[in-house]
Amino acid sequence: MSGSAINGAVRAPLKIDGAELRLVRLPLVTPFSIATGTMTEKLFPLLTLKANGLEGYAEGVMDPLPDYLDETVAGATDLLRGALLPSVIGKSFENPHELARSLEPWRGNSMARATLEMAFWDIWAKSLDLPLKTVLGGHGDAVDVGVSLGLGPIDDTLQRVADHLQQGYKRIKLKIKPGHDLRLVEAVRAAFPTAHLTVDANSAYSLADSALLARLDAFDLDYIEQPLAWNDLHDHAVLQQRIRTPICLDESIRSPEDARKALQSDAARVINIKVGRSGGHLNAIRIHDLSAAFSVPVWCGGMLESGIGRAHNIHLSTLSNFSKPGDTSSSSRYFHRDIVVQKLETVDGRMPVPAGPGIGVDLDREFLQSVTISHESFRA
Ligand code: OSB
Ligand code: MG
Repeated sequence: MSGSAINGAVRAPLKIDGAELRLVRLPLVTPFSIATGTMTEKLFPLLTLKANGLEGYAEGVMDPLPDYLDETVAGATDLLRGALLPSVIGKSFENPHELARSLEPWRGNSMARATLEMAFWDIWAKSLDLPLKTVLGGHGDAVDVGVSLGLGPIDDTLQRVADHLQQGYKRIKLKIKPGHDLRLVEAVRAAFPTAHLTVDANSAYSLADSALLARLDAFDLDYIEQPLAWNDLHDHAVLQQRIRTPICLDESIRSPEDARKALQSDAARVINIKVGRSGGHLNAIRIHDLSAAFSVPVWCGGMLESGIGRAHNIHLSTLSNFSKPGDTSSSSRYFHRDIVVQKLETVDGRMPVPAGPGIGVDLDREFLQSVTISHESFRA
């Protein structure tokens, strides 16, 4: 049987009849440095998926080079072009579960598959005339957010912390790396005794650094994010036995199976969910639900996304176990001008959820054109 009954009306399935894949380049307002390197611009694939006269949007969160995880912009666009888009174009799907089934033959590449899966959620929500948050199972009109501050001199970091607390951000995350850790955290904690502080090492340490990491226990951090290897679970479980600060995993969680193993082995007492690195919203929801079953709080991470990825993150953050502030802060902190019409700006550390069907933001087509470096179209 084709078509589904909703409110008594029979809905046509969504037939994907085309797609557009762009490579977009946005300069960053300020360079962003983490343990693995410095970014001065955001280069990302932007996907438009078309079905039943509707358009759905998503962006890929992979970097040009495999320095955060192992996917790359070139690899992901090649895979979208050669395998993922051909798996769905010309086909009909009732809902995101059906679409996900078409992608099952393909292994790994959770960022590339998320790009496609998320664009379909946007179309599906629009076809139901509902905001994305509602079909994901969330609710509320705004979400709590903090900021992630890149590596920088201590004096400068103290000023940036003060500025962002002043703006109402609910948590400050400091990037750390060997040689730029204890003194920084000590100085920030001394200046801001009651702030919610966290650190993110982006895999810069090993178990040999356990004693140094244990010294961070003195600074009452909400958690330490991804201290050890990007593809490790075991050593994080060992480290958690040696330190009191809760470990939060980011890079290590790319699927619900990763989350299950981390939760069962006590390798993560907090999880940073990034929908764009987890294969899409279905997996993000599964990771969210599994974490709740283990009484482990989650929060929504970011990858310096444009307004498209940012809007997806905000909608996802409305689910109930997103009980810690996310990284989806004001777009103007990253970009002079964004590719969406709506302004995604926080008010007192709260990010409003874009209203309207789907992700609730529209492309600023003229500006998008000016920052597009390549463009290809696909048809059924
Ligand atoms: O580890 O969370 C991370 C940015 C790029 C790559 C990895 C990370 C980050 C951030 C910033 O911490 C998140 C954001 O502000 O979007
Ligand atoms: Mg991180």
